[in-house]
Amino acid sequence: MGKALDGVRILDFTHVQSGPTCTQLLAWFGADVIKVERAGAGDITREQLRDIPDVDSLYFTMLNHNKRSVTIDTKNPEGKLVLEALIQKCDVLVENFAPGALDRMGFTWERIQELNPRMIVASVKGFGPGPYEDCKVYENVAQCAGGAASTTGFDDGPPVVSGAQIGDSGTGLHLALGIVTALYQRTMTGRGQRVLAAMQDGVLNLCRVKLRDQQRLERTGTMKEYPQYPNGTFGEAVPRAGNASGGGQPGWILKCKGWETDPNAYIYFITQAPVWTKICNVIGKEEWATDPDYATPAARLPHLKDIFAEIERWTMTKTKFEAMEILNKYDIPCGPILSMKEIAEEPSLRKTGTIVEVDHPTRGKYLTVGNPIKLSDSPTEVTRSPLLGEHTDEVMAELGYSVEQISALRMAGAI
Ligand code: CAO
Repeated sequence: MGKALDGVRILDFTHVQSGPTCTQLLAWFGADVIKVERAGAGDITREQLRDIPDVDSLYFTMLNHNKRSVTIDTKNPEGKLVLEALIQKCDVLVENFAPGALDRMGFTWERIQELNPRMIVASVKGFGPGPYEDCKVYENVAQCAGGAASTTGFDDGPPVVSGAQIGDSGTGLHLALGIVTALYQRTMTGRGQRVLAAMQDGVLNLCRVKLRDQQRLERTGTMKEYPQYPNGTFGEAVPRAGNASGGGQPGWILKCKGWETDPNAYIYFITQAPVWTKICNVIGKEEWATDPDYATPAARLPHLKDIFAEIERWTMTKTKFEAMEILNKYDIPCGPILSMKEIAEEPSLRKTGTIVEVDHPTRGKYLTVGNPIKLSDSPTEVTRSPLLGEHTDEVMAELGYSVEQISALRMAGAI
């Protein structure tokens, strides 16, 4: 069966996490992704956070599945010629170098267009045009500059970054959408274009509810679903909301049986308005269903702390899974706090390909996250990440280089 992006060739100049997430997605959808790395070193993540000496790290392998690896020194004049040949052959160049690095290599947008006017050039940068456009950026910088950190954590603590890599993997997702959109537009215009996903913009896009709240706060001076209401105070900016839901249905994380020893014996509980009577019945507070202080969402807002404390008295008598089972019967929205260990061992995630076991020639078997986007006509098969330069000869031969030319270029340090 063919794949959605069969025939699309990606010149993958990405490294670390944000760019590689994007090109891995495109590879999973069937694009031929040719990752360009420096001979001898390669993507820096190959050697970062290693758990086995001299073996590509999980950091690298889990971001570079289904790709081919070629080594080219793009600052070497002969290496530049190889890169030019690749630009002429590929549809998309994806890069997440520090600002200006591609230009310094000699591959400006104008030069790339001369070589291939159909080429789409897609970039991740930390910031868009403006005061910080020249800055180098990593995940947590983007989380801080995109508004996520100031709105995450508890009111009495410092800003907190999230375990979800919304700056890197989140921006990679945004970039992938930009690329397929540009490919679609190219089918009509015949022209390539530049695609930019700035990490600050990507994080802010994912934090839009907090920009919503900033404006609500400025207009009304308060936000009743925040834990600061009714007894705390609000300042000028959206405060940290702990585990409040961020939506119109109040929620909180509550202890379950075993919380004293298990750091993940918790459940997220949402007091969704349509199931309020069922909640009251389940926790044994039937009178709250008709009590005017509790019967309506507006009446409940000043009592949320007490309400969650009462619900917690009930959840603490059940494991998170027992609570889930009971609550789901009544359509009460809730979710167990799952540890990474529980997720790794969850059979249903293995069955859907969301968690995949992959075999690697030097590492052996390991678990990875499969494609979270499932296309019915383009199923994803996750194949291992390439060794450094594993496909250099193969790709060079496809570009028309002879065995002798390849070995001369290798001797010259160009590949
Ligand atoms: N051949 C020759 N030179 C190469 C090459 C190759 N195959 N691949 C890369 N290089 C060179 C680049 O041209 C650059 O050289 P100059 O500095 O002389 O122009 C150099 O390698 C280093 O590139 P870099 O500045 O991108 O790398 P860094 O490790 O210093 O910075 C990072 C890393 C991530 C901070 C920076 O790339 C960046 O800000 N990227 C944009 C934002 C981003 O994607 N951040 C997410 C990273 S994941 O957390």
